[in-house]
Amino acid sequence: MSLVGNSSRPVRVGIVLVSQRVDRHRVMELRGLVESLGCTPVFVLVQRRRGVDPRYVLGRGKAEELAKLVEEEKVELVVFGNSLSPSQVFNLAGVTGVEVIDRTQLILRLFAERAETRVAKLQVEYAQLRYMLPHAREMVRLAKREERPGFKGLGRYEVDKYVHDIHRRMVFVRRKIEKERKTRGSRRGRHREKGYDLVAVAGYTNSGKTTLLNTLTSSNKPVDNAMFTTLRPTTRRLEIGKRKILLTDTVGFIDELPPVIIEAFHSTLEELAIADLILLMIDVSEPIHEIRRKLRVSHKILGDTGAVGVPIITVFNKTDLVDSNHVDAVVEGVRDLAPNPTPISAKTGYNLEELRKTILSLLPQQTSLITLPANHRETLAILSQIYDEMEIEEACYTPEKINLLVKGCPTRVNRVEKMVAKLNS
Ligand SMILES: Nc1nc2c(ncn2[C@@H]2O[C@H](COP(=O)(O)OP(=O)(O)OP(=O)(O)O)[C@@H](O)[C@H]2O)c(=O)[nH]1
Ligand SMILES: [Mg+2]
Repeated sequence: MSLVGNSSRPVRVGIVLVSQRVDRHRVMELRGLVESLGCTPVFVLVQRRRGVDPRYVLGRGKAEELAKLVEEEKVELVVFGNSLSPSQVFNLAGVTGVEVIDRTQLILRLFAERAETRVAKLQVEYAQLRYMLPHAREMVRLAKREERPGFKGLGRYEVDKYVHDIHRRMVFVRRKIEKERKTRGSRRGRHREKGYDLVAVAGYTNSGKTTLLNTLTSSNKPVDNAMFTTLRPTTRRLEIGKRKILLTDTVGFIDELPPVIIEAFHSTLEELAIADLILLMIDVSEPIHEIRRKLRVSHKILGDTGAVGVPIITVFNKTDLVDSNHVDAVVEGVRDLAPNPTPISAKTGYNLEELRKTILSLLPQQTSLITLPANHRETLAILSQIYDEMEIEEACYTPEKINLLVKGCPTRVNRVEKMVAKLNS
């Protein structure tokens, strides 16, 4: 069954969570994911219990209650906030009579819906295969036993052939993703050599990353009040002062981003590890405990993707939605988790000048004393390049020499130093 349904009527979804304590944010996040797929959450069933039941995750009585709710509310799909094994999916589908999926599968389907480019589609396919592989044998065994919602179509495969096919396809897809990764890598290398600074916009999904990219670079990338609108990184040029920057928008973060997705989107998330600077976006209009949680999640994912030691600006976005007292309280309350805090509104443009200044102050800088012969025929050209690309801290002109103390992008400063050395040799 397609999650978005084949009629214009949205699919009706029941949400279930089994947890030791009632976890409101988790439920809200599940709702958000379901809504982002264009489905309608109809009910939320939460069971507080220690550990999960091996057969139904829920206790038996609760599973029967779930089945009743599904029938009464005409629900077509049940989403669990817990991870489900294939046999739990199978048992739950049996008792409810509808398809049952877990959070990872829900995120994978949302990604599949959103993937527009060839590479994003391949990455999603890889994540799906990677997710299926450890469960493949059990899924085939169950599919052969009985028809259940969500298990259709698997019965025709023989176990070994099915597993073998998944493997083969994974190798094929991985090779294609690797090829794209190499192309991106060499493109990035060329940009660096040309003296561009690489700045990446990261952060929780729906925090306003694309909106900021659009506002700063006068672009028009799709923005939506839904999760995971952006799956493919987009890069745009941006000039601040004399620095030439490539600003890249990345895929959003979420709590417990499934490892299969981190693995499949490695080449995309790599943009963060190689950046000179990361703008970590956070929605400041949320309650402070949510912001703390999202900052922790974001820092963990940044660490997992290898972006360690890259300077970070914590961009508190959406200030237009709250009063300034709330913004001040948040900035103060999460200071320990938020380097270089900068409140802005990507939508209205509030405080973007301050953000530009902070970006400028945190980009890698090199200072150098350059001495040019005053009367060489190439001096004027180099001088004009220096004035175009660097800040002049001090200048001293004599009839024989020009002494300049310059500051700028290390690649550009090094390039000019080499040109001047050649001139003076
Ligand atoms: N009020 C207000 N809304 C904003 C601001 N910035 C972004 N938004 C809204 O927040 C929603 C998400 O914005 P996006 O730019 O798509 O967020 P994103 O982080 O790129 O989201 P994903 O790509 O889904 O991870 C949209 O509805 C935007 O209009 C802001 O400064 N103020
Ligand atoms: Mg986006």
